[in-house]
Amino acid sequence: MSDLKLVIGNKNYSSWSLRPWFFLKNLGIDFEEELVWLFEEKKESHLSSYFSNEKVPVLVDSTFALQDGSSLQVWDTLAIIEHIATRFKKGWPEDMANKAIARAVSAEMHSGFTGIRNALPMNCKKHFPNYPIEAEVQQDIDRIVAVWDYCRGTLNEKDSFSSKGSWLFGEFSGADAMFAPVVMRMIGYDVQLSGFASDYAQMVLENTAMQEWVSAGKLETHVIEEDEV
Ligand SMILES: N[C@@H](CCC(=O)N[C@@H](CS)C(=O)NCC(=O)O)C(=O)O
Repeated sequence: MSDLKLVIGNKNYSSWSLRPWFFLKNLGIDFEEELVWLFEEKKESHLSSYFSNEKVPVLVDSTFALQDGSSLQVWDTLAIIEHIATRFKKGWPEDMANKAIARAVSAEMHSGFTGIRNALPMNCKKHFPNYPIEAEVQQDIDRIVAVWDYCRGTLNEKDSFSSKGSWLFGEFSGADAMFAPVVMRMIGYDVQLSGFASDYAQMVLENTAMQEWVSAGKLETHVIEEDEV
């Protein structure tokens, strides 16, 4: 039994849940998962047993007991990633400057890109060939591609990231976890990519953890109407 439990939503739809799940899996950290079917009758009562804002993901870390005897709960994706990285001393680039940039691009993902997030909801089951991409969404896509190129290209020369791996900062980091659902959106809605962005998206899609998540998502039968386009 693991001392970590990650409470997540439907794998087909829950992009926020995918991020810490993908992070833990790619760091090889053992955890249990509890799946809550989002927007269904029992969801509220179920999630109210956690001190979250009734949203997923929530991480329960039973190595830390609070004053009332309950286990530490961490809600909100970025806070979960930070907690895991702090506790296990891995998950961000080692170099301080690279770590700062990895955090900056992760924070930008966390607080922005509403165009792509609203218009192209993650749906692991679906593929939409030639899906029409609106200008506002294209702006987000262009910025995301620029961010990826910046992480890989600009910094790459300085640190030879390519010798460390194919992730945004060479080795896998929280930045890759934060962008993982974006890759699923780009692939699902047939966004045309080239250069590093195209190779990166393919690598994320083929990642063992991503394949495990997508396979489970495809088996789900629950439908969230508002996430269907
Ligand atoms: N900023 C939060 C967002 C969490 C979030 O919006 N989660 C969605 C699922 S992807 C959710 O729980 N939705 C259910 C609801 O809003 O009732 C985070 O980073 O964790």
